[in-house]
Amino acid sequence: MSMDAGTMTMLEGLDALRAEIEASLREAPDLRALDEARVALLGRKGRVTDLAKGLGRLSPEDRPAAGQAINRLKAEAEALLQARRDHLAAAEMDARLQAERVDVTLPARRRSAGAIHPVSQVMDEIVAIFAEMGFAVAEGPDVEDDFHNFTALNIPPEHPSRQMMDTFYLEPEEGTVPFVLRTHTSPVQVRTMRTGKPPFRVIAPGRTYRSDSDATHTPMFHQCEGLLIDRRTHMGHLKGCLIEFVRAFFERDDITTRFRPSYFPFTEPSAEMDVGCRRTKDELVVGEGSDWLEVLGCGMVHPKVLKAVGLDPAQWQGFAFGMGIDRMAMLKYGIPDLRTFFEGDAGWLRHYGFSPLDLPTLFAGLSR
Ligand code: 2NL
Repeated sequence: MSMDAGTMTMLEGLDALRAEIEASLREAPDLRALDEARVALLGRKGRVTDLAKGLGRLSPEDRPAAGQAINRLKAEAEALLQARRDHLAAAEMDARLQAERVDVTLPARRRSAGAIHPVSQVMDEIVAIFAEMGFAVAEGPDVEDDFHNFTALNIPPEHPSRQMMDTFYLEPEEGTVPFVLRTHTSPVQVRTMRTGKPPFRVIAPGRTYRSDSDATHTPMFHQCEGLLIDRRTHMGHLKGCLIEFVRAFFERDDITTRFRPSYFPFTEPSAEMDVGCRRTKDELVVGEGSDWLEVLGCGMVHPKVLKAVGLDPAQWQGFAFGMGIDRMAMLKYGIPDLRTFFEGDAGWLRHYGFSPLDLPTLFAGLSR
């Protein structure tokens, strides 16, 4: 096939333009630049269109082949354009997904600045356990009179715990018996029994005070006492209740326990409850092992105490118990030094404290 010179020139221009199109489309850095390139090549005044306008100057026999060559170029340019458009759109979407990425596992709220003190946490845990067993929470004043703190509890005037050494006495009014800072939370239960009607099932958590300060005693400390009074209550109820309590509190059903005979003026018989433990080189494992750890004192409420609060011991009996909350917190959460509890050290609290959003419940696990 022979071509005239005009056709030859046009086809050479076409080859050059193809190379130029390939380069310019391949290198377009973004969708805007790509669109500008499209207009410059394929638009009404674009380079390919210009080329097509030259068809009229060719000989009639060359025109169809040249026209087809231009159409092929157009189709190739459209295909390149679409490929580049797809690539740039995908890259743009990737960049947006990276930039707008959200970590859905982050908490909805920031960690709060404060933390729940281990004493408050343990108090809430103990309350949750006994509440589940049907105990109500009772409260009373920190400043008590002699009757509620001592006399009603069968603690005679000459009893050592009454002495100046142990009790904080308030400045007495002329010729009156001085008030005291309560030395235990028992007076709360004395008030409950005097003002309410049996049966009773209460716990009394709160602050208590004794004039004692060394490595294992602070002048203010926390106690939780419990009291159950009914018509046929016996030592078996006491044991069942307290074994269930330590299982829930130390969060292990296989915890070993033992009851040892003891003495308190306000219970008869009296006992101390131990849980099994093992002391390793730098750790205390609670719940198993050949050693024992005392966790609480307990007993059957003394008939004299029942009489003092106006209950007939022939009709009503019950058990009572008491435990130190600070000590329970040390045992459960491995806090080695009691005195650090009351230093108000923010770093200590961040370390040993609990989230205010995680309330202790038996079904969610007391502590997480
Ligand atoms: C302990 C021992 C105990 C009680 C507290 C109590 C209360 C009333 C009547 C009888 Cl109203 N008893 N409380 C009984 C036995 C032991 O506490 O070691 N506390 C830290």
